[in-house]
Amino acid sequence: MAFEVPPLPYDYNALEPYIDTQTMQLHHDKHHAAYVNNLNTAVNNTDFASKNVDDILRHINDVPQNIRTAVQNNAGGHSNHSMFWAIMKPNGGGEPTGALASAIQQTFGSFDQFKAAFNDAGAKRFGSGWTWLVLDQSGKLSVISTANQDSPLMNGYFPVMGNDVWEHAYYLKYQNRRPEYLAAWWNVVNWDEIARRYQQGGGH
Ligand code: MN3
Repeated sequence: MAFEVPPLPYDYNALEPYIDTQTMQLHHDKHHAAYVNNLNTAVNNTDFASKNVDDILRHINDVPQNIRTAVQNNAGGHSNHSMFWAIMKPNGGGEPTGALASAIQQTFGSFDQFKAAFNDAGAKRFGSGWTWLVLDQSGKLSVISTANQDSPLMNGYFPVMGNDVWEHAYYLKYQNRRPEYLAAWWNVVNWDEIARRYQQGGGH
């Protein structure tokens, strides 16, 4: 069973005006599809073809050296984008509730301070990459950023939520104004799915 792009759980225009329709079409149907196609090519006729993409990333050093870079980039791209579509929704935004809200407050002081740290890590990521809220193995939250399509899973972190700061994620609408995109993105955040991921990653 080859890796596949999951269907978008809402229409291409559902995240307007914060993320434009054409960006969603290209991002999901072309960029994500390219990571999946390249991943399938890299792992063709290996045991990795039937593994879970997140498990591959957790054990990236088990991947043979001749395909490791291709797998790191494209399994990362597949995992990161699969998370990304699911943690957004139309009429999203607002603030988290419950255990996740308490943990954010305890870790960062307030929800606004968390948002500022997350946006700052995204704005300062040089070139292409992601900004993340992650859990470590002791259940502690932090904000990190990664380059390219590197997944937090490769470093023992569980990605609770992440925003894509590659230019392909925002350039058609926001051009060079990445901080403006980062600020607008909070209006489409799906806190129910992020709370589910927080539990899945061992948050309490
Ligand atoms: Mn992307």
